[in-house]
Amino acid sequence: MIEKVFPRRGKQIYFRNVLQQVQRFCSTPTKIKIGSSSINASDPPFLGIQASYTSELKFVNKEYYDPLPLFRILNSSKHVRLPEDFKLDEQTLVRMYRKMITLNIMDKILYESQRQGRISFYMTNTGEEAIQIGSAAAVTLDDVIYAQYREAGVLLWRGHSIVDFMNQCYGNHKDPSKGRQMPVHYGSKKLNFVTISSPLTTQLPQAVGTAYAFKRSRKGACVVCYFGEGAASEGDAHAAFNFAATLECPIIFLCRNNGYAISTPSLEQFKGDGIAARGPAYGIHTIRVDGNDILAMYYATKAARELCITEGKPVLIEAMTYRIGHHSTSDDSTAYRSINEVDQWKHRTPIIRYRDYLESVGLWCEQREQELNKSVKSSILLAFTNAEKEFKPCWKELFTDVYRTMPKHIRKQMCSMEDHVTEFHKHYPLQLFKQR
Ligand SMILES: Cc1ncc(C[n+]2csc(CCOP(=O)(O)OP(=O)(O)O)c2C)c(N)n1
Ligand SMILES: [Mg+2]
Repeated sequence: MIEKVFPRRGKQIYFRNVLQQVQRFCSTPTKIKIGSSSINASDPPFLGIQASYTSELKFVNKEYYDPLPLFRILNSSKHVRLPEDFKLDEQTLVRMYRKMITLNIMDKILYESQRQGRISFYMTNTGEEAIQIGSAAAVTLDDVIYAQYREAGVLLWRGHSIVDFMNQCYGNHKDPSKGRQMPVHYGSKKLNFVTISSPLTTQLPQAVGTAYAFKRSRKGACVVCYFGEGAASEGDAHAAFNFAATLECPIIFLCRNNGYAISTPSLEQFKGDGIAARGPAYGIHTIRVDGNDILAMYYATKAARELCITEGKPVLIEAMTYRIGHHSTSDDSTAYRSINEVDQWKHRTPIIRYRDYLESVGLWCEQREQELNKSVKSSILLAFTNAEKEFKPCWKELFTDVYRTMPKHIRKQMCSMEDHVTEFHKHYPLQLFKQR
């Protein structure tokens, strides 16, 4: 299977390129001159390196290799042939589209609600729906997800309800994190989705740790770890790649390369051939995918999972996309990129491309589109209005859950806050908070 789906087009092309470069590089492999001495190729091998000798003194850089190709299925022609393995049934194909639309509408409503001052913060997923839904559909609920913050679609696919999303964004008493996290920092124990951390890249070494535990317990599941190309600049990313490769852990590193880390374009973030080029350098099976093509994302992730589990090794997927929205509601991207640049992508969104495909095979039409839009909008608006009416968590929750038994110094702080709140209760909207 693996050989059929992506390595033929990704890994094999890549290794063929590398082989050609190496053959060019190693034109005279028998002897090398260093000053007046020469070393025979029959010298003992260097540990961990399998290289031939050359007399050519030459430095290499990215210009020496062809850039890694992009794996794509949904091209502009209407005649798309799906790979034979991992057949996708019609129901799943349509469900994938429905989830993309739900995510997109939820983003619009929550973004607007932040603008109206009803929630404190929000981050949209616009333009990146294919990466999230395509990859999520390719793994199982036993696989553990570590995400960054722009992966709400993964959680949506796994069954997180709209009500749960709204309760978290409103930080009300039904939010499992009890209002102690910023909006969009979701988590779900039931759905094997580890709660998002704001500090970038912390999830990568943690995810490798979980994958290592899976390997030791022979669980037959893998870990999927999502991160942005900006997060890949943190030292933690390099440590995680190397640990996963050397310890042979079943983990899919899924990089969403959307061109920006807030206002820093990726051109200023790295000088090599993107994030994918780093994979083979660490000894990790790697593929670069058109992240705006949901079918390419599905098949690449499915094959990556297979590889992870059968070979017990990590895989790196670099999914190329474009962040159509601002970084977050605290950002105004018109300050650092042109409207023309954004417009180019608005006309070729993953949703438009996938809808074209579904219509071409008779699985979708305008009427279904309108019905879906209407029903999704009304269920989100209902959940949103209800979440807004719920009590905030009891303020005492601020002090709980870190320790099993509350230590003395924390109890002291809680008591002094209680005195303060009792004395100045007129200045606080206590009626909005749950009483214990
Ligand atoms: C350790 C750390 N440094 C900086 C930040 C501030 N910060 C938050 S998001 C972000 C950009 C991340 O970009 P990328 O990983 O490409 O993800 P994207 O937002 O594009 O999805 C930065 C610098 C942070 N949260 N944590
Ligand atoms: Mg980015």
